[in-house]
Amino acid sequence: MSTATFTVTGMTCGHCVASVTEEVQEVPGVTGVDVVLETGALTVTSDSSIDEAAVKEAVEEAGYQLS
Ligand SMILES: [Cu+2]
Repeated sequence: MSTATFTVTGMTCGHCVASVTEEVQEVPGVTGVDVVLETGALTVTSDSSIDEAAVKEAVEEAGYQLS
């Protein structure tokens, strides 16, 4: 299991958090997603090594950016 932390910019409310969570959960291998609105902290837990490019893509798909 591995864990990686990213910082998401552009989130303003709980709906943003839900959107990011939903998209990142769809990344293959991801088993857990935690998003903190106040800090933009995105913590991703995965069975295997975390595909950072796929996480970035998922965040962008949700309409936000990684800082
Ligand atoms: Cu929002």
